Amino acid sequence: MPQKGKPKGRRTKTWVALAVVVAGVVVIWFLALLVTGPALSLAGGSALGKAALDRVNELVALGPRPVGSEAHRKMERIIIDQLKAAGVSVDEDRFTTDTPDGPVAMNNISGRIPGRGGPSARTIILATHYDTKIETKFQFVGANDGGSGTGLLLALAPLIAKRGFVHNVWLVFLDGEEAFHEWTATDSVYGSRHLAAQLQSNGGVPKIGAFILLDMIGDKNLGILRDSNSTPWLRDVVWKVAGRLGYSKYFLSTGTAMEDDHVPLLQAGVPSVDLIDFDYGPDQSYWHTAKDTADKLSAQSLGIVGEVALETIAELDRQ
Ligand code: 1BN
Ligand code: ZN
Repeated sequence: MPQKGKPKGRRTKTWVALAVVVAGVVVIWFLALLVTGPALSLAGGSALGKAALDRVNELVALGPRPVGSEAHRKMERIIIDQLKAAGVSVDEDRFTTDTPDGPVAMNNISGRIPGRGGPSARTIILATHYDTKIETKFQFVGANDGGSGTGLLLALAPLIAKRGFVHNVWLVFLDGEEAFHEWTATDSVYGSRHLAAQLQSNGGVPKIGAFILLDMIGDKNLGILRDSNSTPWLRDVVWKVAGRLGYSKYFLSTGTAMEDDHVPLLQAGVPSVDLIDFDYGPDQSYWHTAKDTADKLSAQSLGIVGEVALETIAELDRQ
């Protein structure tokens, strides 16, 4: 039977032309990747972000988690169990500290992931606080403030453990960031003041290459402010990485001087940066209120900050 349509020779030519076009597109795409860097991603690390949001939901389901509460104890267990399940070794640093309400027991939890750099390699700390602010007048579950950084660090743990950076990485869950009453130098950042004092007393400060703080990083409307207290060169590395990933619009060019868990580390001489979105709801109306709930967060925001954190460690590995 004679075939209908184009003769065989012309069909072959069409296929060859198509193959040349596809190969050309692939080559152009590859060259574009070489020029723009390997990780031009606009997806917001979607699997990472979803995993982080799942963990935030799990924490928020415990209810308010202020220092000393039963929910706080349950959360400590969750953090430790999830780090161990990710193959990460865990250090608990329990301490008792003076507060306006008298001595209070706290616990800084560290997941420690050795790098490929050997004994002389320095350590990058990714940190967050996991306590929520004490509130008696309303239900404060701190989905963003306390929950978001904790959820993201837990989601990052298996990725960092598998990836094998040159630097050692510590995932540090700081206790007692929130003031018991009014935020002052002595009533706030208990966990990070303790960590800084420990590093100073055991000679650990020079071994820390960078301290990267994640606080309130889950807002659907993400805008990480450019904190002027942070170490300029480290902040520049983070902002450069964010730009390379296509996330410049989420990493703002303006910001104020933030008081947060990075300040004691800065004072101890550790290069430190605070990644914080301090514009939460209309007129900041979700911050430290009953409105700080998980519906205000997005997996995309968590994924973006997680990707930037991972790529910042990779960038520090290359320096
Ligand atoms: C961040 C989240 N902070 C407290 N909860 C730190 C802070 C303290 C931010 C005072 C602004 C003012
Ligand atoms: Zn707070």
